[in-house]
Amino acid sequence: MNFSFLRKEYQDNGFCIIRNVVDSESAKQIVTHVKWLRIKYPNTRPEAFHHHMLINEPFIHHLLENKKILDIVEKIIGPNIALFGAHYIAKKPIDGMPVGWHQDGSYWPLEPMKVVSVWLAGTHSKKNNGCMQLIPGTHKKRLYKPSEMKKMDSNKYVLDLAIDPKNLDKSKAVDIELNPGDISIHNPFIIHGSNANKSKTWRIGLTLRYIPTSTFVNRNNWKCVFLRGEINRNVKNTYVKRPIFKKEVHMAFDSMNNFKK
Ligand SMILES: O=C(O)CCC(=O)C(=O)O
Repeated sequence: MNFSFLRKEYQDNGFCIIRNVVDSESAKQIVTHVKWLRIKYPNTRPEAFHHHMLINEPFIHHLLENKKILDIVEKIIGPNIALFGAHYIAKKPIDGMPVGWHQDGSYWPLEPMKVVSVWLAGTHSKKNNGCMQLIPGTHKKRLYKPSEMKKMDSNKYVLDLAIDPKNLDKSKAVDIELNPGDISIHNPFIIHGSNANKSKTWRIGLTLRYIPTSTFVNRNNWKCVFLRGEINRNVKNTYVKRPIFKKEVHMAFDSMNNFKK
């Protein structure tokens, strides 16, 4: 794969789309994983399968070890790579929740704010089922502070704070339309959000947040995953161990044998 275009496009626009990064079987298993998590956490909405629910899952580690994704991430943040956030934002048919306009960096305790997000599609993610929308170039603006944002009803929106749409030129927003196995990557300063899913189909995406190992996650007891290059011993992040697959606790998947020791 030739990624020479990637850095320039990312620097200019604050995002890129890369097609067919994950094989179709793994993309299908993302959908199966969300269904499996719905049984495991029946009281959690599928937009809210957060980091702590995913970080010890062998299937998530299988995706994290995907070489193509790591090669793309390396082009943006360099060779020493860790993950600090994973989150399925899975929108049900008919009543999948919207995500208000925001910049990821407004929420994150990262020192410095060196990070790139990968949004990996498990299903089609299109305009009609509430795909992510981004406003190109807004990564060159400053971060909104949480105190400058509007409080949102967390029963109706995925995030509880959002930038007031009155302050944005939404006509410039682009739809990030993806097929299963495609990814988009975005900058922590870019303004983005998504509409509700009122269609008859699921919209399932896995967001993965990658930092260089020199970035400190300033939050107590936060667990990261070390993925490539070298750990920076001066930066006091905590890393989880690679999980061992146990059939009583984990979802079975194609490559689970790689997690048996
Ligand atoms: O999945 C969505 O609709 C929004 C995703 C998002 O806000 C993010 O990945 O930072």
